[in-house]
Amino acid sequence: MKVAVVGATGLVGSVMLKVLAERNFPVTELIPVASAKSAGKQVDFKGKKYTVVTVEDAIKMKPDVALFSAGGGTSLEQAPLFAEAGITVIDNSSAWRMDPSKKLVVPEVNAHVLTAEDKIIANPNCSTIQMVVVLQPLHAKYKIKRVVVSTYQSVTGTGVKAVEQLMNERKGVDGPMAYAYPIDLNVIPQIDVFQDNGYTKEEMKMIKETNKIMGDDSIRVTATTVRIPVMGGHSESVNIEFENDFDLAEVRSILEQQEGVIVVDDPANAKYPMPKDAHEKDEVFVGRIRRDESQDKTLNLWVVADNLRKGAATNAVQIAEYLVKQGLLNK
Ligand code: 11C
Repeated sequence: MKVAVVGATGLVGSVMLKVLAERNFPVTELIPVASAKSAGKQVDFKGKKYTVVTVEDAIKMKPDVALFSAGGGTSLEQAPLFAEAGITVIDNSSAWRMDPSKKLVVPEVNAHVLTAEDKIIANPNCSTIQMVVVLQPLHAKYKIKRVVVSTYQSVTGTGVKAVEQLMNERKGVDGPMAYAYPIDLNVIPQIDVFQDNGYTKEEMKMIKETNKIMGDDSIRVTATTVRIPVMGGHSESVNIEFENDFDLAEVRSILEQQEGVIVVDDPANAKYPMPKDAHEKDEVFVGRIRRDESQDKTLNLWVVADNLRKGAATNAVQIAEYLVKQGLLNK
């Protein structure tokens, strides 16, 4: 496969290169793509150097698939150029996610919706991805009525500038601010901009994307998304109310069998998922599995994943793997 990575020099783009290499995606030719400003730079892939090219040059090179992580504006403008040339785009931005004509895919949940006609496929928001991987098998068994989620999100979700802000604050040196407030020794209950209903855009993504991926608008979701001074991944406290009652041992066993999920839940030995352990892992980790004793048929969970991996790069590569396996490219 000829694989283009658009935004190859960015934070998610560089993780995409790592994940493609680690998972041995069948890359016959890598085409790293970035803005004209970065064209000519070199990136490493499997021990070889590749020169970054512009979008125009990349399209001429006719890749089989293009993984996009270059921001919503770039994606709106450039993904259609690839699609019109018959190249399947897997886009990590929010640009196409809620477009009714585009599929929003987490392979463990809804890969089956994909067809050869899908030329622009949307990769969901990181905090949504790790939650739906856990919700899906529980919904299939007990039918979810309502989800209440609170997040504890890594600064890597904002980008390089936020990582630098945290590190500068930790060292006590001045530098550019990614957030309106200090992030070290602080917690910021705002991710992205506020909407008219008082929720942030990140919170509304978690609500709308969950319904779309799970293909069920009857699931009610409410979210509070929070930035914390952490690097390795996003954590989520998830409260789930079901239509039908559950057995806790069965819930554990369902989650243990879910593809892409690792249960870490041993309170007696203080074992539970933490971002420092999820860092650079492709799986979603779940623990603190317990009954909500304040309400019938309701469960509490703690879900952690590396937001740059399963929350972004890994999920995109898994979509590409599915397309290859099902023979859905170049049709
Ligand atoms: C964050 N979830 O952690 C955001 C980053 O829609 O792909 C990803 C934004 C997106 O800040």
